[in-house]
Amino acid sequence: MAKRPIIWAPDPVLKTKCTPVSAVDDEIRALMDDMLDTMYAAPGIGLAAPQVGVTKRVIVVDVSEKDEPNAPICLANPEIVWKSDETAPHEEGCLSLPDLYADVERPVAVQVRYLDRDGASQELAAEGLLAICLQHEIDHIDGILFVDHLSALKRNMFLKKMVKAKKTRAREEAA
Ligand code: K1U
Ligand code: ZN
Repeated sequence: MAKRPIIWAPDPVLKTKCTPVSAVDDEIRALMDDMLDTMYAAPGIGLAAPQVGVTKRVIVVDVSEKDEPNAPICLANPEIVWKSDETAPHEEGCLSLPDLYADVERPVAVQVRYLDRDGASQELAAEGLLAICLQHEIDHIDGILFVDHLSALKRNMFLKKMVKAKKTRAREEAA
C-alpha cells in the first residue's frame, strides 16, 4: 500500500468522466488500498480515483468518528439508484481544493449500487454525512467538483484562489 500525490484543481483530469471498471482485479484492489492510504494520510473522509490521476470509476469513503475503528468502504462503478426528494445544505471541503469550503445543497439520502473489493454487486442505503460524501465522490468520477454546484461568481473566485495556491506550491517545490 502506498500514499499517492493528490491532484489540485484546476486540472483536466478532475474534469474527466471516468471509465467503468471491467473487473475488480488485483490492480483495482491495489488502487483501492493506495487510495485509502492517501485518504487517511490527508486526512479526509473520501477520495475518488481521478484525484490520484486515475480516470477509473473507483471511490473510497470512511466517515467513522476519530474514536471509532476505521470503517472503509471501497466502491467500483458506484451509481445512485435512488435519491430522496428532500435536500439540505451541508458544508463541503475537497482534498483537490485545499482550504476552500462552501455549503452545497444535495439530497439527504441516497441508495448506491456498486461492486465491492471482491467484485460482488452490493447496495448501500446512506443518509447524513455518508450520503453527502458518496455524492461528492460520485461527482468526482463524473468530472464534477463541489464548486460546480455554486454560483459562477463563487466558483471563479475559488478557482482563482487555487491557481494562486498552485503557483505558490510550485515555487516552494522549486526552492
Ligand atoms: O473527495 C474529497 O475531496 C475528500 C473530501 C470529502 C468530503 C468532505 C466533506 C463533504 C463531502 C465530501 C474530504 O474528505 S475533505 C476533508 C474533510 O472533510 C475532513 C478531514 C478530516 C476530518 C474530517 C473531515
Ligand atoms: Zn473532493
